[in-house]
Amino acid sequence: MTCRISISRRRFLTGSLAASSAALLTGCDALSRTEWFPRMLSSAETLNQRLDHLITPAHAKPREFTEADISKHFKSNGTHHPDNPEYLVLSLNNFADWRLQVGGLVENPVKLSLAQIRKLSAHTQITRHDCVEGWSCIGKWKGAKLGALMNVVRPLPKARYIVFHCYDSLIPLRYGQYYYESIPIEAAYYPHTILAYEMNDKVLPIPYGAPLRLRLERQLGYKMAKYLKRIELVESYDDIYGGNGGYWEDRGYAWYAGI
Ligand SMILES: Nc1nc2c(c(=O)[nH]1)N[C@H]1C(S)=C(S)[C@@H](COP(=O)(O)O)O[C@H]1N2
Ligand SMILES: [Mo]
Repeated sequence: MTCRISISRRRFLTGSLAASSAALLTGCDALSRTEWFPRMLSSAETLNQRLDHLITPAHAKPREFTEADISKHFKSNGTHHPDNPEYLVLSLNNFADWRLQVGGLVENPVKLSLAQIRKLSAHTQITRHDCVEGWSCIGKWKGAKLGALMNVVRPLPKARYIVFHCYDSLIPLRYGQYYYESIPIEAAYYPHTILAYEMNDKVLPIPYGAPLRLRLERQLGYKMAKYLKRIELVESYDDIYGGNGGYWEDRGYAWYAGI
């Protein structure tokens, strides 16, 4: 099966929201600079979030597919190869020196190598990735359960969100704004929320986020941060970059982004 355009339930429910998001991606970013447009997106989002929770709670299992359904070609989107010199050096050595820093509001901050992450309780799933741009691909993902990592770092009671900081940026790195995302802490404990290091039974390739990327199967593609560098537990994401909880969210996209 190759990737195909499909209308998800979410898009069916909030067609206008998705259409406006798609318009943003195709270059109508003048809209995102107006004051009313991002606000309109977030009010539609609140409604969408409520509808989503009524129909399928976020912790429900994502739909799973078979090996035969796996897309022959999985689209790589956004960054395909970070041009960050620090990342390039790490990649030349097959990420042997890469460490995932996990800190913020935790009892036990850690720096973990890939070998250590591979020892955490793992989960494998064949799922469909839906991008807000309107394409979908099916892939097989294996990774450490984010909940298992949380059990290692032990979040403090004040921690409400998990922020993912990445090596890449979609604007020149000199502006100092890297790709980032955030999720509610509860989402870490769904068994299908994983830090993937394998895709289709192979070591995760660079175009798909090597050495480690988030898979959050009930959410749109942009939530699934690739090229992870650091994970931070916070009480609020108000003070991080634009204060909306993600690179695309700072440009008008919905934070929850459920499908
Ligand atoms: N670090 C980082 N993560 C990212 C992006 C990106 O550009 N940089 N793009 C997002 C978007 S919009 C999508 S659809 C998916 C694409 O994942 P893929 O390249 O594996 O298809 O990654 C998401 N995570
Ligand atoms: Mo996307």
